[in-house]
Amino acid sequence: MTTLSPNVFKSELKPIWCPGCGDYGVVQALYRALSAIGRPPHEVAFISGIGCSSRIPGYSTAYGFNTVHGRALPVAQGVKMANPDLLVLVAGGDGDGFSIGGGHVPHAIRRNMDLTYLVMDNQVYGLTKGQLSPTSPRGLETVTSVYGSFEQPINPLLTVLSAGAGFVAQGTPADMPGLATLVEEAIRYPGFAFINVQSPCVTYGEDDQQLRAHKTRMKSLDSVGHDPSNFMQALEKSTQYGTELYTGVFYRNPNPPKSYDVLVRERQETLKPAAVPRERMLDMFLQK
Ligand SMILES: Cc1ncc(C[n+]2csc(CCOP(=O)(O)OP(=O)(O)O)c2C)c(N)n1
Ligand code: SF4
Repeated sequence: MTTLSPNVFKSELKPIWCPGCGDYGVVQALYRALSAIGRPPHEVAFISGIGCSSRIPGYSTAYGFNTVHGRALPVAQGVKMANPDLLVLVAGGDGDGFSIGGGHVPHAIRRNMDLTYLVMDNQVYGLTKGQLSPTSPRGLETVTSVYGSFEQPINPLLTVLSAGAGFVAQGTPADMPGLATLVEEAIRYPGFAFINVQSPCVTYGEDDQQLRAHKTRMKSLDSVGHDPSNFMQALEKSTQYGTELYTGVFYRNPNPPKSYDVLVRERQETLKPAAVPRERMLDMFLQK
């Protein structure tokens, strides 16, 4: 297998995130994971929505599309169908993925294309200056919840598990090498893979959501004897989102079903013998 330096994936664009933002560690983990996978940048595409975290495509030499707020998954699925040979990575924030884009998540999961989706969960809207997000904890004081939020946060892990995702993990840039390994595993999973990345917002985030706090709070699922092939155990562990900071793989389907892109290819092969030759396509419309 070819080995590529992580720097091959690094573009010349200098990130403009706030100094200390967790997203710096996430992009490093992505370069490292892609280097381990060994596919060159022209075989990789980053698709994102809108937000601080969605800037990621610009920082890579791979193909990239910084799309529309909440629309990363539909565009990524279109890209994958147009060119199933591409390795497609999807990135965005918790707002992008679970507020405005929330309706797309269960459908992308049940369709099960071979995509890797990273949500940089900082529990606020960073780009628009710190409003309440769907993963903000109850009581959080923000510019849109000045007396503290009354809302029950979404649990991203439980949401994707219950929708049927075959690979579900969580990491933090406080353990960048560990996060890189998770991204690599997610890419290797043959179907829809989701990673919740607890990526601190140093400007609007809470103290217990910063890198230093993560270093003391994080607990690997391996260290508590978690079995990632056990769906019920994965559900139980994921209910502790917001209390425990578990890192590692919550669930990896031991018998992954064929992904949508594989099924489409198979169908195309089956239909090929009876297909109208390309040069006779127009005749179908001209015949009475
Ligand atoms: C249709 C639409 N609605 C609202 C916005 C404004 N907007 C841009 S980014 C964003 C939220 C960003 O938060 P998140 O997705 O969590 O990413 P972060 O910036 O925290 O990484 C919002 C509300 C927009 N660009 N487009
Ligand atoms: S506002 Fe928050 S999420 Fe956005 S770049 Fe700054 S630290 Fe990162």
